[in-house]
Amino acid sequence: SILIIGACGQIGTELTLALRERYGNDRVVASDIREGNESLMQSGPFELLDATNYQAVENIVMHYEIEEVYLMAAMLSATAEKFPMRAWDLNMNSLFHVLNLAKDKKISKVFWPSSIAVFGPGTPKENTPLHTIMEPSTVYGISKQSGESWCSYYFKKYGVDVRSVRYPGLISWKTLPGGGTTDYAIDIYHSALSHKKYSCFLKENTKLPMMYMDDAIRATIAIMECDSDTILERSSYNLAGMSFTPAEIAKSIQKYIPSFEIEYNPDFRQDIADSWPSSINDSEAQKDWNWKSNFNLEQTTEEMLRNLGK
Ligand code: VAH
Repeated sequence: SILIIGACGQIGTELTLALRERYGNDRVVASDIREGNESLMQSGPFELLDATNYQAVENIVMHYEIEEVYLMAAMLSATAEKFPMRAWDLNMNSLFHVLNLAKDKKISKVFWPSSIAVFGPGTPKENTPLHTIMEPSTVYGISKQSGESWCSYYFKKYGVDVRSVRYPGLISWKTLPGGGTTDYAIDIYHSALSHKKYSCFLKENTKLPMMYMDDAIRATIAIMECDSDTILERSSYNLAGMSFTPAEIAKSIQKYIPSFEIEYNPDFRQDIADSWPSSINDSEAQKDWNWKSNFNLEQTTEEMLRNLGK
């Protein structure tokens, strides 16, 4: 069976539903510190779980005979700046628990999400390569860069089959976002539909790497299903979807809601966004496991407004 830790988060919710669809509801155990939405809670087994509690994680792994773990629990960039030590505790100790279960052969495969947040102010901004200067300047980015090094170490030293991708900012409609800097790109659709206006917490020309959730879920399943020896990068793979600015997403919304207005009131999250790249090179993922993204900004806006407007 498969265990998803952090199953009620933005990615976890959609990943749980997709994996249950693909492998069968009862083979996918969802767990989180709090209960999730109805479709998640109704569709298969759920366990309340504190991901920082090793014994609690191990109990669930043994009870359900878990073979694979997707560790989706983490404190994201904006919230992590407010609670650095809690973010480090959650993001790192949950990873150590899962890597050690794999080292002790209690599970056989691990998925662990990294992020473009591993890159910092000194990183080349455009077409950012997988191997380059990182130097993250956020608590979240530091935890993700360190996590990548631990994943690589556990693979080399103990043969742990842990696989990882660096998600860009993810855009989805099935859940509300939680504490990310890229969440403006989700909030804007909700606000456009309910108020026909949006006050953006980033400057209009802040270009960031983004991806529609369907692409992110497809990439996650693809990297987990391919043969272990095709995974040549055991730190994490760059993933590219699309890159756009708040001005460009606003313009794409105005095609559907002509009266939509945006204003810009940058806050502390501007510094976080300014430390990240504008676009990503994902040639290794394309070469090693045939990755290719599908959704562009136009299609994303159409999907978001259609589903949120229902
Ligand atoms: C965040 N959505 O904003 C996450 C992600 C690249 C951004 O890591 O923190």
